[in-house]
Amino acid sequence: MLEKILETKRDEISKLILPDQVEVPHYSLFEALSNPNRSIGLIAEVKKASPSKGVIKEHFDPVEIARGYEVGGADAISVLTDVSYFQGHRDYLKAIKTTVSIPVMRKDFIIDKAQIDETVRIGADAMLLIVGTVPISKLKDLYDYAYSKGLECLVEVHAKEELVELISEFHPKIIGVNNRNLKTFETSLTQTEEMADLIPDGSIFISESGIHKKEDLDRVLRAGASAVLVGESLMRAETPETGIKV
Ligand code: IGP
Repeated sequence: MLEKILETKRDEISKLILPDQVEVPHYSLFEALSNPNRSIGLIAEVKKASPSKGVIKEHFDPVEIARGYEVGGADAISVLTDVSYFQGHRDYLKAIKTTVSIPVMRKDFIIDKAQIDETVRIGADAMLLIVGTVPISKLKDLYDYAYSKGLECLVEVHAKEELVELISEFHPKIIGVNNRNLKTFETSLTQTEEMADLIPDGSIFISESGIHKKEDLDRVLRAGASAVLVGESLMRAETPETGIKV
């Protein structure tokens, strides 16, 4: 699946037309997740559909959902912008950025500097980089390029070997462990538990995917995560606010 997505991305990049630059205030994801008064930080995700679950929410108003997340107390928002597999759109992020006053992260498969330029233009505060989508030296180049443009990066790993390889190259300020294997879509919170000890001191440690109930939250918190990234279970809640309260 991941290979197929990356193939689509390469095709999109070859046709990419950069949008106009939007002027919006910026908020730091790192700072938002470093709040000492919170037992655990929350990045709430705006996600209409996914390859593994199909359409998650039929009546989908991205701005309304993001507003609800902010009111509900989320520390930051993640927005899927991939069109082909997640039914997202870069315009959703742009619209959300003009509405909320918390950091907004672009969730996509970013493998080229042109996509970073695009991410800056739509006003994002942060973006995702996934270990395994490009060689680690290129990932570091993309990371440095993003930060040079004022964009923070959440660097995501799934397997322990990926984390080992990553930290032998550099220490990202924000590291996410995706509990879902992007090749098989299998989700297991043991990924978070097994990797906690390897997260460098000073990096924020985010547990991503497959977090549905209070016990899941307790489990990753116990493992040492300082924040969680939650999509599906919030999207399925009656309202975004009530989803967060659970
Ligand atoms: C959210 P969930 O299981 O709560 O809906 O997961 C988020 O972690 C997931 O959407 C995700 C993702 C990704 C999507 C994590 N890494 C990379 C696309 C690309």
